Amino acid sequence: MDPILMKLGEAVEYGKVDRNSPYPPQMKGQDGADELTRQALDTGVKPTLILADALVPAMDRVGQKFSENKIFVPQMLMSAKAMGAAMVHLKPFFQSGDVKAKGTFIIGTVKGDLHDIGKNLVAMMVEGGGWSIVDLGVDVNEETFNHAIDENPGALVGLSALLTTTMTNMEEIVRRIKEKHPGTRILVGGAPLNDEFRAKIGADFYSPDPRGAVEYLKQFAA
Ligand code: B1M
Repeated sequence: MDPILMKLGEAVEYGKVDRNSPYPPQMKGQDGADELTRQALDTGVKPTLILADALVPAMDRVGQKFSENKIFVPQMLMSAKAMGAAMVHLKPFFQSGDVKAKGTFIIGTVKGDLHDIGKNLVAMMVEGGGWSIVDLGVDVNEETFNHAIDENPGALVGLSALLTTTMTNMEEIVRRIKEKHPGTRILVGGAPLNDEFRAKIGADFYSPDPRGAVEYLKQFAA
C-alpha cells in the first residue's frame, strides 16, 4: 500500500489530528490526518482510494479495539476528530459543479445517536451527485425532520443510525414522517441496518454505502 495511506490510517486509528496536536504522546511531532491527507492528494492519490484504503479501515480497527475493551470512548473520539480533519480536504473533490441542483436531500442521524462520520460521508457524496443538502446533524427527532420537509417540499429524506439501540428510533421517525408527508421517500442506512429492517419499518430504500444512496436518488432528479 502507498506509505502515505498507511501512515494516514495509523494517524486516524491512533487519533493524531495534526502535527501540532499533543495526542497521542507516542506520535508527538509527527504529521497527523490533516497533513497526511493533503500529502496523499498532492501526490495524486484519488479521494475515493484515500477513503477506502486508509480512513474507513482505520475506523473499523478502532471499532474492533473498542469491542475488545482495548480502547475507550475518549480514544474513539480522537479517532473521529482525526477522521474529520481528513474529510475537510476530501469534501471539495465530492462537490458538484452543477449550477442547478437535482433536488433537495434532507439528512440526519436519528435521535439518541451521535455518530456522524458515515452520515457526513453520505451527505458529501450526495452533494457531489448534484443535490442540495439540508444536514440536520445528529440526535434528530421526528419533529425536526418534519419541519425540514415543511420547509423543503418534495425533498427526499435520509436517516442514519449506528447503534442497535437507535435503529429502533428510526421506526417512529419513519412513521411520523409518512403520517405528515405521505409521499416522502425515505432512505435509511448505517452499519447495523439491513433491507429486512428497512422493510419492517416502512422506509423506501436501504443502502449500505453512500454510492447506493447516490444511485437511488438519480431516478428522482429534477
Ligand atoms: Co461508537 N459505537 N459509540 N462512537 N463507534 C460503534 C458504532 C460500535 C459498533 C463500536 C463497537 O462496539 N465495536 C458500537 C455500537 C454497538 C451496537 O450498537 N451494536 C458503538 C458504541 C457502543 C458507542 C457508545 C454507546 C459507547 C459508549 O458511550 N459506551 C457511544 C454512543 C453515543 C451515542 O451515539 N449516543 C459511542 C460513541 C462514539 C463516539 C462519539 C466516541 C464516536 C463517534 C464520533 C462521530 O461520529 N463524530 C464513535 C465512533 C467513532 C465509533 C466507531 C469506532 C466508528 C464509526 C464510524 O464513524 N465508522 C464505530 C465502530 C465501527 O463502525 N466500526 C462505533 C466509519 C463510517 C464511515 O462508517 O458510520 O458505518 P459508518 O457509515 C457507513 C455506512 O454505515 C453507510 O455509509 C457510511 C460510509 O460507508 N451509512 C449510510 C451510514 N449512514 C448512512 C445513511 C444512508 C446510507 C448509508 O442513507 C441515509
